[in-house]
Amino acid sequence: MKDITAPTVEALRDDILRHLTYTMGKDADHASVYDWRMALSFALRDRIVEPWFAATRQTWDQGRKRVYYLSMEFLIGRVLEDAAINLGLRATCRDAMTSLGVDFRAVVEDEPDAALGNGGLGRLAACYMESMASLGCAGYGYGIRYEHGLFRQRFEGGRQVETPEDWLKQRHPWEFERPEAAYEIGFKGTVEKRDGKSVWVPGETVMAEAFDMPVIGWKGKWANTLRLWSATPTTLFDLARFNHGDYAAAAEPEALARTLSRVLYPDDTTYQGKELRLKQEYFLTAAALHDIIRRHVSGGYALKDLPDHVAIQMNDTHPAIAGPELVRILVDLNGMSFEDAIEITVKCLGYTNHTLLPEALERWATYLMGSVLPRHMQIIEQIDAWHLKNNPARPHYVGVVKHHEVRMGELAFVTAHKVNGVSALHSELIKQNLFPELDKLHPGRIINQTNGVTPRRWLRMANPALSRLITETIGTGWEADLDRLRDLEPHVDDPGFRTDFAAAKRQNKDALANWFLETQGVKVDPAAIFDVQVKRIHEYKRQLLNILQTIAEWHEMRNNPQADYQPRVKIFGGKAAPGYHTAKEIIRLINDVASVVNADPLTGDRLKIVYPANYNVSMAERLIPAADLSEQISTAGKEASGTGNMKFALNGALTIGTLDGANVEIRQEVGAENFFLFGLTAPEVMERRKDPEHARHAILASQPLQDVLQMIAEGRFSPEEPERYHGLVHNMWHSDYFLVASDFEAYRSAQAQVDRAFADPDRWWRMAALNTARMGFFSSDRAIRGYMAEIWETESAL
Ligand code: 26Q
Repeated sequence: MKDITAPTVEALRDDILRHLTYTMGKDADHASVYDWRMALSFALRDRIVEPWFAATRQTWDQGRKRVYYLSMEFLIGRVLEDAAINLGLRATCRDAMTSLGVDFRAVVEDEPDAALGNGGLGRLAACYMESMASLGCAGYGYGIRYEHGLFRQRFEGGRQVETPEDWLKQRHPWEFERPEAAYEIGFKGTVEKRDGKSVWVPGETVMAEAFDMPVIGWKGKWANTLRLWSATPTTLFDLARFNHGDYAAAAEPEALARTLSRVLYPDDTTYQGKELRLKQEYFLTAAALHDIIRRHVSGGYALKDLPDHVAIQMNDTHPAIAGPELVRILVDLNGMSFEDAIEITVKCLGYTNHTLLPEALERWATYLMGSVLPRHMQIIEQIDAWHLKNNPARPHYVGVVKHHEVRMGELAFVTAHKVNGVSALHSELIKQNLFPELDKLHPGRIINQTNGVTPRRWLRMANPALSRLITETIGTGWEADLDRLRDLEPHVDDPGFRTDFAAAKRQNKDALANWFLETQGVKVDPAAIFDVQVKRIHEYKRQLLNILQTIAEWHEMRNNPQADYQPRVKIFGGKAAPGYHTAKEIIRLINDVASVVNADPLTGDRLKIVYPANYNVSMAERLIPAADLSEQISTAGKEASGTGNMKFALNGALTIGTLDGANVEIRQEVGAENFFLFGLTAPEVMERRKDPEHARHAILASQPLQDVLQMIAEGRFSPEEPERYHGLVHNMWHSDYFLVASDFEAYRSAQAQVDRAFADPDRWWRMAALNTARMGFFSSDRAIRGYMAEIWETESAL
């Protein structure tokens, strides 16, 4: 194969200029940053196409099994720099742009994030797509091409205000429209019996049209496809109505279709039984399955052999209608028996669970399911009956359909051959608390695949300073073999290495401090501890615990100004679901506290609070490499895994955290002595809740906490409206479901340990470097290898 991935600077420069001229129709003198970004993107894209074709061809030729990753969310972020990194062309791109008099960073940062996801689940899907491509795992991602991704967040008077996100306003150079890959998707209507067969006659239809994004793997050796579906009307106009002059009504089918893929639902925990959401879920799933079956059949294979060629992974229950839909395709459309169809379905499907929170488990009212998907409702009942017949020991209260609801978790469980949790603790809790009866009926079906993150984006791309040091110290190749970071271990005792490690961190902190000054108008001391909590705002994640401790620290500094404090910058980031009242109150409280604390001359540079609005993937890439301390402080038993926790530790931040999710495994890997552990364990949490007065008892046992709650209640942070946080404080005393009060003192003393460790640079940088050195396990490559071996039964093509 000719060398397409290593052009000279001059060759790339020519490509860029050619695209600027002939694709963008601009000359260099009048080109904007946008024009340059498009020209560079197209020049890079050209270099992805050949490996992309080659991978597809090889998969066909070898009759390879393909993996299909079905997800309602792909939180991709920016594409350009990631593509450049994986093609090995970042430096070439930079030099080519420089030679054209253009600032490469400015071009990279001009790209809007593709924010087609809420948080962890969507970002995980993006990391897994990248790892599949890097490992040569033949696969497709299937998702929805939302016109508007996750809303943009602004603060007004400290309050979150949402505005629509508009990533497709500009040209999206990484997608290829595929008008030929389009399927008609039905909803509603009736089920008729014809010659003893069930025939679904939908009452509404839309077209699913494919848009493909290539996903290029490390070193450009393999590429897969992320296929996103966009809804378009089956008929543009109701011609009869149009001809009658009823123009508005004539456009109804179009309006209906366009709403389907218009916007991502911004809830990430509380599920609401909205009809449009159910339609979106079916839209994605049906389009994907039709595409999968078409590809299988056009390869000349029989439907009964589907499991030899197809593995379908359901990212949570959102695409769990895949089971019934596959049965419907096999039975109704291809004349297979139900028994054969369900057997094939179970062999093809895998289900990843991401949550134990009861309020997040999807349940659809049977009347809604029966109205939107009448044939599927019948098949769901049939699957439930089939499962009971094969498992007569099933307790009466267990089942897919109960109390006029379809339980999507149970549906996904019984239609999948493997069910996996996303951390060791979480997978245990799935067995013990979420599906104990189904686990007994199907021993071995529930397995664990601890999450991982891609080191290409989250270390190599986001942290050039540390990446350079790593390569200088242990050589190249760690990006694709992250366990090699262990080779750093002997160097942590070398003071020179520790100094270099600290210098890399300092470089990132300096850059972040400048960014804070420019964009937030806050001046921070880059020598301070950068203490970061970035993630969706949720009560269980306990941003409240963090800000209460911050107030306590501030109070302490004011009362005892002479004492020796480690300066801190408390950094927050994250969005609240628009309808989540308490989460929005917490945001406002953080911003109110920031206003007061940041203006306090008594504490000055020793304590600052920064909460930049609109946390997203590209902001994470800025914050994480600059963090000293990573806040992973959820109530034990609530965070399924976390993946931010992995990104921070990989980048040499120390974790202050509870024994929750993957924190447990991170602590095991990096060593207990290099992790600031605090708080109740999951069993202790359950025990503690049995005391109805746990909150009051905990508050009365902590004078600092009482002081903090009193300051808030007196309006110290909201002088123009002293009663603003009465509800929040009242809830702390009388409910405190997430045990903020019970963990407060333990958290405070863990923070004091952080101060002491940071005061001893030799110790701190040794600990930090050991974190980086021991995080190899959390590469998404390891995770994907696990899925390939234990769920998908497929091998690398490389
Ligand atoms: C469901 C129905 C209707 C509307 C929205 C939803 C919905 C959307 C998104 C429900 C849940 C989500 C996202 C969940 C999520 O991000 N979970 C996180 O998944 C990560 C990857 O496994 C874990 O690391 C986190 O612990 C988990 O919280």
